[in-house]
Amino acid sequence: MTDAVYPALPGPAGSIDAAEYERQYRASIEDPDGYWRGEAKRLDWMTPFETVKDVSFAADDFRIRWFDGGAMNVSANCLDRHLAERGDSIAIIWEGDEPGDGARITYRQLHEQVCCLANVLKARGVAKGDRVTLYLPMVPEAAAAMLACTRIGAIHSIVFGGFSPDSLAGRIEDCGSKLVITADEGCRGGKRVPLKANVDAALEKCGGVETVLVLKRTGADVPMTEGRDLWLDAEMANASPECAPEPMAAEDPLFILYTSGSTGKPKGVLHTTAGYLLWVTKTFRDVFDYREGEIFWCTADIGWVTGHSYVVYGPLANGATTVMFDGVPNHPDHGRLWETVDRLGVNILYTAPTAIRSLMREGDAHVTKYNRRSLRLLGTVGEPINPEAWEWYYRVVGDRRCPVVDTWWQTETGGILIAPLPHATDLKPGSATKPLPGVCCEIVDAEGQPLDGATEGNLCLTDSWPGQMRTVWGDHERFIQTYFTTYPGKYFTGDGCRRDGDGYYWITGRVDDVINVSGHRMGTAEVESALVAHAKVAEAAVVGMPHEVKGQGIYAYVTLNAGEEPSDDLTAELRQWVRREIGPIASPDAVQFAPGLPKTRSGKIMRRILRKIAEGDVSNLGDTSTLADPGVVEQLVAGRVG
Ligand code: 6R9
Repeated sequence: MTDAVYPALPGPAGSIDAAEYERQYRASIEDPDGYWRGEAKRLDWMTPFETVKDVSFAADDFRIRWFDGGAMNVSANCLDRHLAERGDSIAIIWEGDEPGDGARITYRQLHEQVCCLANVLKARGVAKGDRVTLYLPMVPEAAAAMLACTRIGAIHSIVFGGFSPDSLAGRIEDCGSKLVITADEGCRGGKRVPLKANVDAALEKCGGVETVLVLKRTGADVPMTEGRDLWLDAEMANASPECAPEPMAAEDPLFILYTSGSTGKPKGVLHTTAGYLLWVTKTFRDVFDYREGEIFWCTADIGWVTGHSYVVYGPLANGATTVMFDGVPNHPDHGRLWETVDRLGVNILYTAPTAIRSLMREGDAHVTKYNRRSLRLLGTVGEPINPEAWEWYYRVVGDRRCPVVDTWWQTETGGILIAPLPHATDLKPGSATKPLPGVCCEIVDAEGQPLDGATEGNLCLTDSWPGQMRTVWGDHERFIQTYFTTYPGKYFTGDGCRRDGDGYYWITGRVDDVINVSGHRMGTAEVESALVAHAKVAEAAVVGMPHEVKGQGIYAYVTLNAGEEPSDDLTAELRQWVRREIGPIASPDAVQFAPGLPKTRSGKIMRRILRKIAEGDVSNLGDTSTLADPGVVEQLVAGRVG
């Protein structure tokens, strides 16, 4: 079968066409210094940089530095520089959990909020380089808090509001935050989320936090700890709206964002100032072909990297109007996204395949009830999109008028790396298409040998781009170990990938022990350690399984302690336990009680076999002769859940 192709539609004046894409791509490879020197003009610099790029991925001579000598401030680029021209334009449209519950904030108003909040932080002793943890709903104050940190050079670490007190405590402790900003409660899909109570519980487990600023979101009565907790609005009301932006060196840290890997606890991915901001500024402009005055809606939460880069920094650096959505796509009903698109006049919508699949199941009528005439472009991110979902998005949501940009990237990459440019690239449903200018992709085999032409293997990046992460917070060795040693001298993405005869890239999913549940990354090791922390569990192994809506689901094999009996109640208890330990997104979809796990004689669990059983593909389990007890495999196959 040949893949469907949708030829790129010509764009308005100023959009990048195929020839311009080719020209830029070539320039970025042949003369990276010249290319990025030009691109860097997109930003306002306080001090011009001296060197463009200083990079080596070699283990003994490792460095990633961009724009050395330069200085700038991220909040000044996102706010101050727009004031003269578009101070009264809308920066953020806030859309609450209930349709129509919301607000509009101009650039000028946001600037004032950010300055006040920055002064509140300063008054509580937060200085350049200090870490601040944000645990907030999707409200404009969350964007203001991010920008307030950047204004004074504090490093923010946002923790998704769905994470448990334990997960929050781990992240606060790891980066040594001295201040936390939260809200009394969040609202999601008509339910309340006890954010402040979770912070209180987290702070019982970790030290170092001197101040908790609490935003009034629902008005719930929450206990305040004297001397530590302060109401954010009261503090801001007393603060000065003037705060000069701190000049930050290009390589000064901007934010930390924790993400799951294949081993150990989540890693604090560190992004720095100028390179990150330039990458998200350029990719936002080019991939979405953004035009002044348009309304852009990325449905991601700011607790994930997509929210950082394409709800806040990319749009605001471009002077765009960005929608912050504090709800969910199925509340109050399955037409919520389209009702909101019509009511707000959204031009560009950027969401996840899991949301598309879940809405597709509910039937077209929820979509066609609304006219969606304002939509011009559709985007997806977070996991591979199956061609059926892509076609539905294109045909039903976009009425075959709107290009669909499937964007591949990672927390580590800062912004989009592989994606079509909407008026330059012919589209193929299911393919993220081609690398953006400045992105050097290579597909390698298991030994790291580069593979040419149409091929399939592991996706690496052979050179740096400005938005690349710079280190793992507090553990530079782990950074190098994780990304640059599997294939020495190359950044290994952890993704498998096929390249077709037209040079299009098709991401096939993770090849490591990371599973992608509804576009959220989970390390199997994290779920396993949560399970074994339960008093009745002796051992656990977790793998991904195919899931119609979530993309991947979590399948847990659990061995109980002697004397414990499997039961439906215990399954429910373990699922609840993981919810509490990590958060709802980590709760296993299937729990199989197993008398034993398949291990080699040296004691290694053979995950390959567990994956196959979870997938229901038991006809060909491969070689099981090296197992210490080949008999366990039959028992596992017989006990499969699903
Ligand atoms: C931005 C984000 C990264 C992992 C990545 C890959 C998967 C993201 C994708 C995609 C296929 C796409 N992924 N976008 N796979 N097509 N368009 O999601 O970051 O949470 O760090 O996840 O997500 O497996 O390695 P993050």
